[in-house]
Amino acid sequence: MKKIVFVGVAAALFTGAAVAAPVQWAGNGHWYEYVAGPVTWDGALSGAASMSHLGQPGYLATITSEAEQVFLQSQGWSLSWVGGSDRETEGVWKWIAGPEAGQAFWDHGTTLIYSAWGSGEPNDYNGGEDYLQFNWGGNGPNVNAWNDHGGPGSSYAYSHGYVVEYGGVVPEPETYALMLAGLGALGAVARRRKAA
Ligand SMILES: [Ca+2]
Ligand SMILES: [Ca+2]
Repeated sequence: MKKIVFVGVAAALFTGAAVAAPVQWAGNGHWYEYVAGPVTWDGALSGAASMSHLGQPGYLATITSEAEQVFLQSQGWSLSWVGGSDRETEGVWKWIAGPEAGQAFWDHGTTLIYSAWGSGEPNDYNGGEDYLQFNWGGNGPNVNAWNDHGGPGSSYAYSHGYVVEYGGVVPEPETYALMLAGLGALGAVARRRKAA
């Protein structure tokens, strides 16, 4: 096992490839990682879902608080897709992936959970921007702001990487087993108390 890890790291050093290294945010214990593009938003959605880290399934990141936004800004990652879209109902932005899947976070100008749109965004430019982009520096003072951007059929839609988030969906198998063992132990204590 150690040998395999060593060979992997050595290979990465020789090729100059980045060693995949998700970073953990203390705010929620979740892990995050940037994956280089180019990829469409749908490609990013399925790409993130095919990944896992420490037994936790990946999902296209959901940014649901100022603190989470600030943490992600501090990573210095490039322009990236994250897991929001209004392709279901124009002007109603929802998280499509992760534990918040299906939750609307912005509805025709009203922030429902959290949003960090750049100045004048979302503008549905040319009537064809339904996907959430993070680290967009086109407008306003915040270069890490959000923008709605294009999907298939839009010539500028693919020049992105994406951010994968891990955490909050299902407990790790090991954690789950420990939890069940803990519940079993509690049950045994309860039974002993009753018998006493
Ligand atoms: Ca999140
Ligand atoms: Ca836009």
